[in-house]
Amino acid sequence: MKQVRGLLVMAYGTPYKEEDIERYYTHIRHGRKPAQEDIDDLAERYRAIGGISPLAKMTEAQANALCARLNEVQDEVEYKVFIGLKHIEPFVEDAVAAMVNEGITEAVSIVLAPHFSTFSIKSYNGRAQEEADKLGGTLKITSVEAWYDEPKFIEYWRQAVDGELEKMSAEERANCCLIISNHSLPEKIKLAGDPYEDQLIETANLIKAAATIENIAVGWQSEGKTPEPWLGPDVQDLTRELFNAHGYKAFMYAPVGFVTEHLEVLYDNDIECKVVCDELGVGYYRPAMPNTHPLFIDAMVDAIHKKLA
Ligand code: FEC
Repeated sequence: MKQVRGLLVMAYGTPYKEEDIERYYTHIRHGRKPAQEDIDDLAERYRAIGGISPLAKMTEAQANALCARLNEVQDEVEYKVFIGLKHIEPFVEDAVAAMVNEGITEAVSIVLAPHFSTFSIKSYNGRAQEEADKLGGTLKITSVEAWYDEPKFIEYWRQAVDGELEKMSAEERANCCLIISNHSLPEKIKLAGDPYEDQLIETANLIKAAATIENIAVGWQSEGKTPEPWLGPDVQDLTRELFNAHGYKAFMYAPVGFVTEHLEVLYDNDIECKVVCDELGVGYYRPAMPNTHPLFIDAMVDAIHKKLA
């Protein structure tokens, strides 16, 4: 019988129903309940995208697709998938405990976010490791740290961008700008030498080298409601600046730090950025997110194999 290797797939998590919003947001705020006004505002954003986010279903679909593909491309071990979420159950710790309870002694972990930051990837992997240690140290976890430059990930976006260009009129295509973005984080991460910003720029450069589009800019989105400075420019401000400077006729948004259509894409791009484009009288375009596209799943398979090699 083949040895079972745990596949720990970690992701942000989302409220499963409207009543979950308060506890979910409180967890994001490290246990401090946000002001009622902020909770209402978040509930309103979920309503605007149809009530709940597709993130939960898609995380499950991505995790299952990744596990199935890992079992298809090798026959040394049998992968078994466990989902661990950052801000709602099943939490990262629940997934680690489930692996230990099943007697699994070896696991590989990957976060459904391509760029490394102390705020994101490091905190997911740190939580998993801490729980494994707490439960006796019988489970050894090998963690993928970042996969922002995986060739098949870049190829996914090249195809997605080129496909979107085909939907434009000839005038738009000749005067269009691609805005490549990630979730903003507090600027203080830079003081600690965090590679997050550089990794986004590198993803953008790799897409630029591969795609046929010439005008590419890098921006940040979805910044939190806290008083400290966050990484910028914000994608909405950037859209206005680029329009004023170059008179572009269309903007295409590739939020490459995310891998699914979810709140931050469906609201922050498809509603907020579109409002700006409508105001400026220019076209709004946003390619489909990777979801379970085979190129994307294979990019994660490659990242896992490289880490284990
Ligand atoms: O579809 C959904 O329901 C959930 C989508 C969702 C994803 C996501 C990804 C990331 N976040 C990251 C950092 C922060 C920081 C704060 C913060 C706040 C929120 C709030 C919601 C939310 N995030 Fe998120 N994030 C998603 C959703 N995030 C909702 C709370 C309301 C708001 O501020 O908009 C600020 C915390 C604070 O308030 O102090 C920091 C990072 C990622 C990408 C990596 C990853 O997926 O883990 C980084 C998806």
